Amino acid sequence: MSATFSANLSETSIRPEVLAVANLPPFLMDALQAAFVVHQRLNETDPAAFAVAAPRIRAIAASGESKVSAALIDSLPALEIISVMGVGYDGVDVAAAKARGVVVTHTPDVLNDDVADLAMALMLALARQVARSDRFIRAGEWPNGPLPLGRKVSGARLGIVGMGRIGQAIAHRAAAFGMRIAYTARSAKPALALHYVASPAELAAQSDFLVLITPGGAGTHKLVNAEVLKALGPQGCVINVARGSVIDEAALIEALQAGTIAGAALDVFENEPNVPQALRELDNVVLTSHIGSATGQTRRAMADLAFANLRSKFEGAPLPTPVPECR
Ligand code: 8YV
Repeated sequence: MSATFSANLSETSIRPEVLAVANLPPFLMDALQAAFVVHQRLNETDPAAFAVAAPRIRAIAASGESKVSAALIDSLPALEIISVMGVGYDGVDVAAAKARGVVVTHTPDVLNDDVADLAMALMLALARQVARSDRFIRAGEWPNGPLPLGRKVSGARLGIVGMGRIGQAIAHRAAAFGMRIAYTARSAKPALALHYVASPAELAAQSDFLVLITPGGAGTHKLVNAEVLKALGPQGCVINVARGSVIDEAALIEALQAGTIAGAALDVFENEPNVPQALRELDNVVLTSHIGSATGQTRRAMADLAFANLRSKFEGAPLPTPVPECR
């Protein structure tokens, strides 16, 4: 039996049992461990021990990147809630959860600023060659001549794919840079005084910078494909702070290598934490390690909300932030 299981068994009758399916930050784990009996799936080495605990598990604590499959949900007969510490929950089989009467919660809003800040940071880093210039100096290349010139961001045309809460936060920031902003989304949002375009390809054709901030999942799988990249054109740049699945990574690599587009700044990838060697080798690419919400302040706020959802469930109180499908 694993240490986690043996340490917690004595308390199982009093506190609800929670299965953590991600490497959650210590401030969330501490809160969970104080209130619940926590089983850590990533550390669990003994399947037999898990089989013993499984019938008692009433909650799953997950991150935005976690996969919570129908098979996992089916293996937990007492499951009542899946609490995701993240706004995105595309890894959770929500239909399977709902079919079982299991509610899914997430952590919207508290990360809007951070993700929007990072989108701007990536756009500026790419266009103004911040990372490239840093590499240039460290490699001792400056004395040999200047870097090629970068691209101006202020006043440029920005296309935003996805106009939810974070998309709006990006638009707000971009407006301060005097950018001309257009967007595409499932439907137009007339309340926003922004130009709506029906398709990603059409939007790309009229953008210098195309920022992706749409939910992941089946509905947006490879939404940005070779056709969209072609429409973006040899002067265009793509910035992805959504999910790796939203862009066709192979088509992106091809477009970058062929000069079909000018550059890419990526915080998310198809197969994290593995980033294709081809992307790592390109100079017209800025890479970050899925850090959109990764500040101490925001991750704590997300942890608080993820915890509040679990606590509310077991106190019989209204859930602060169920996902839209479970409202
Ligand atoms: C985090 C995210 O990587 O909110 C999301 O959907 O992808 C990120 O903020 C993650 O969920 C942190 O647990």
